[in-house]
Amino acid sequence: MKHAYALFAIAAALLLFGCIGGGYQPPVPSPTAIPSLPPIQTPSFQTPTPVHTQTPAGTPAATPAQSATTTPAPTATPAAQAASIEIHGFAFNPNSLTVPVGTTVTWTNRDSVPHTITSDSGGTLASPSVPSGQAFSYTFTQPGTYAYHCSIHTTMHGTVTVTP
Ligand SMILES: [Cu+2]
Repeated sequence: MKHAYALFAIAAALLLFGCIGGGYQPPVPSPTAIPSLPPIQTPSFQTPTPVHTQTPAGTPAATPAQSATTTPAPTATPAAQAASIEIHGFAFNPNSLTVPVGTTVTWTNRDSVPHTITSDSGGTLASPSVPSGQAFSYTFTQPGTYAYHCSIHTTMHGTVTVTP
C-alpha cells in the first residue's frame, strides 16, 4: 500500500512538475516559428518605354503609284513637211522663212557659182559648198530662229524661223 502511494505520489509529482515545471522550461524556439522572409521583390528598373515612339524618319511616304508603264504615245509627229528656198542672184529666196518644227528645208542653188548655207551661230546647219544646180537639205528638229549666211559670199543672209 505504501508502495502504491509512493508511485502515485511520484506520478502526481511528475504531473505537477510537468504542469508547473513546464512553465519554467526555457522556451524552445519553435523551429517553425522562423517566418519565411517574404520574397524579395525584384525592383523593376526597366526603363519605361517611351510612349511616343519616334516614327522613323526613313519611313517612306506612300510609294507613288506607278505611273503608267506604257510609254505615252508620241505626240502626233507632224507630217513630214518640206520647204524650199532658191538660191538665185546671190540671194536666198525667200530669205526669211517660217516653218513648223520637223520641217526639212531644201536649198537649191540656181546660181552658176557654189554657195553654202551656214549658220551664223555655228550650229549644225552648215552645208558643204553647194555647186550650181545642186541642193542641200536640212531638217529643223528644234524650234528657234536660225540665221544663216553663205560662207563664200558673206553678204548673203537668210533666216529660218522654226515654230513648235
Ligand atoms: Cu554664196
